[in-house]
Amino acid sequence: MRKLLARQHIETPSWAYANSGTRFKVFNQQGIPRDAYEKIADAAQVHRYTGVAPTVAIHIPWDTVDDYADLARFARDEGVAIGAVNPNTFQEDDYRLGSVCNPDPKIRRKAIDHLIECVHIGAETGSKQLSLWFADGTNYPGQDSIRDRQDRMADALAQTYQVMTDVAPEMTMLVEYKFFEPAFYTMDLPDWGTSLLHCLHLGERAKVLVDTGHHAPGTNIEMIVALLLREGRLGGFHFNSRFYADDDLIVGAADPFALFRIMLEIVQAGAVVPSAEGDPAADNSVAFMLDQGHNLEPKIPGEIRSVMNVQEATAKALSVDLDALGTARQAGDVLGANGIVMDAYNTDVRPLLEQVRTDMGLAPDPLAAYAASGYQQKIIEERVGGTAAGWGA
Ligand code: PSV
Ligand code: MN
Ligand code: MN
Repeated sequence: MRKLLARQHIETPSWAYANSGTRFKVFNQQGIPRDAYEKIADAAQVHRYTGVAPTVAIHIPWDTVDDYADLARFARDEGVAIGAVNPNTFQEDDYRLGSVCNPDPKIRRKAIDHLIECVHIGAETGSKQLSLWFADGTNYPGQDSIRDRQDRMADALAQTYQVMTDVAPEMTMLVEYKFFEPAFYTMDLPDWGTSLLHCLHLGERAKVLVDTGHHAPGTNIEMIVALLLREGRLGGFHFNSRFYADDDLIVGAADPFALFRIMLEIVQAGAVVPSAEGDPAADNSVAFMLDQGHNLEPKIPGEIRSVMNVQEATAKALSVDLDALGTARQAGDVLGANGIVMDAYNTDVRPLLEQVRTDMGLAPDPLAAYAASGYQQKIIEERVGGTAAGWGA
């Protein structure tokens, strides 16, 4: 179990290190990165103290640079690598009626060209994932044809998938869904079923991305996870937690039990670490990524805490006695089976994780080690005028 925990890979998002807030106010903190390089430097701190966050997702154009190969080199020098490339087709006036599903073919072309540009960025940076989320949808019945919009979505994804296959065969396409917001009547990718249908038409390198904040309240997310794993189509997660909607709070903060139940499905599918071949298209290769905003709390400690929360949920899930569970299930022992799962959930795995870190040559308490490092004081002194994450500004 300790070996698996040491090899887990949790990706942090560049945007978590930037200023963020809500549509009411973006709060400015001190020491915030001023460009993509400084965001990567901050992400490298999270990896330095946890040992399990070796990649950082980028969002384009929030992380636009002149030379992406240079950005990848910088990341390598900092001890991390570029993770998922996230195109952004939701922040321009042109996209008022949608991006890839827009009724205007010129706007669709612009959006698809941006997706293709991001495939090239992926190839240049050595990224393994193109992570797609679309704000496309409609607000009123009759506003546009639901079916035509699906055709446009299918066409855009197919064009992008083709380029990905030609230019970056190492990459996997992750297709994220969200049940509402910013559109309120229909979202063009509202749920895992719609994402999966598109993926099935595209090919085996297209998989579904589950953002834990993107479901109706009360949704049984582990059920979705189990079904997608069964189909070999769970591409990854955007982990965060929510009390109401897409709150983007620290994963495991609102509902650690739900996170544990999700990780139990991952453990049972043997997907805690990437497949032996490291092929992201392999059936059980799942990318664990964070998608969060730290509006009030400091960013780097917020990400460290998030990584630790995922580790704790994973360690608890790995503590489930699967043999005993199988026996109880076979015997129809409902309470026994549930008891085995709850015993694991109620285990304090923090000493175990301290041991894992010590084995890895790390300090047992990553938050204390970061606080003692002086990095926070250094960036507060050096950086003036940090950027906003990109949304809500
Ligand atoms: C949209 O709510 C989303 O979850 C998508 O993944 C975006 O890329 C991300 O948030 C931006 O924070
Ligand atoms: Mn997301
Ligand atoms: Mn979201």
